[in-house]
Amino acid sequence: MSETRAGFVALIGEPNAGKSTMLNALVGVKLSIVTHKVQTTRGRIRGVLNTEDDQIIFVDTPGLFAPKRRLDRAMVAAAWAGAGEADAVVLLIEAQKGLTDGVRRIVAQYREQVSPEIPIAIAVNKIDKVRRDSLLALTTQITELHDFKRIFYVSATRSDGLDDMVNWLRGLMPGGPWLYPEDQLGDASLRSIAAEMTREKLMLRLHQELPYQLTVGTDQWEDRKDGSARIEQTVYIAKEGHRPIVLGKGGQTLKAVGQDSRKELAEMLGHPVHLFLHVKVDPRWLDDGERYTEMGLDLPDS
Ligand SMILES: Nc1nc2c(ncn2[C@@H]2O[C@H](COP(=O)(O)OP(=O)(O)OP(=O)(O)O)[C@@H](O)[C@H]2O)c(=O)[nH]1
Ligand SMILES: [Mg+2]
Repeated sequence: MSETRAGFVALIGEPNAGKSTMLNALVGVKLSIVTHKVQTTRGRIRGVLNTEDDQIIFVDTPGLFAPKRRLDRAMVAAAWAGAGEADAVVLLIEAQKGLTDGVRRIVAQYREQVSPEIPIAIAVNKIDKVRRDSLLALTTQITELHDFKRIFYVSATRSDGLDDMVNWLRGLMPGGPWLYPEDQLGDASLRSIAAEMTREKLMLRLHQELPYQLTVGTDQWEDRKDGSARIEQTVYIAKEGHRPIVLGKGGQTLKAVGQDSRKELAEMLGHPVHLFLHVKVDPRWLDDGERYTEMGLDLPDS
């Protein structure tokens, strides 16, 4: 028997850097939702990549930013916890933005919070958006900022440069048996993937602060004899005044959200889905431990 290796790689970075896109590209299925808006991911999402004898469990994390609200603090804490528990870390930055103040703050905090024993690489993502020659100056700045073990130039949307990164990461994984069965791609439940799918569609159709003041829970999931699934979900909003916006004129917005989510879920599951969305005003949801648990987060003290 050949020697197997298995371990965790945390993907960290500013909101919108492309962490969830990268996780999905690495695993080859959509496990983590993606939008053009910041702070899409709220909890840690694990995705498994098996290559020959090695198993890498990639951990997508919420973006790192200066947290203000309680939920923000829980998200940022989850991201740092993801980095601290990993066998290796990849910091994603955006090629066209370079070393922003936010990235510099992350590196400074990283040095304080995470053991120097954990190898860290940097992945310059979205290289499809810039000219190759613009990367030279960025490379010099990166080298001056921190002693990253490696610099990778990637495009998560095009799966460019990911193989090189994976090959390097494989060598860093500790020897030992695989941690997940060969056919398991992640550890999120279907209920939670379905809730996230609906939240993605809400984020895409709602604007300003609203997407950040709502959450989605799956209440019921019934696999029916005819091969379809009946799924009931609740959209929790913080204020009564948000209800008409979430519903839209004549209920059109929520209806469209439901259609988008149902369509993608049915494609993913390979069978028909009947999706029912309810809207519930709960001004306390942002302080409700149960909602945090659904998101895979711990409720911060205050
Ligand atoms: N052009 C281009 N866009 C990308 C690339 N990778 C990600 N994006 C886009 O960047 C946006 C943010 O992607 P996400 O994967 O949601 O980013 P994230 O880092 O997970 O963001 P948070 O969850 O908010 O922290 C989306 O619109 C993606 O399509 C890339 O390689 N090239
Ligand atoms: Mg994300």
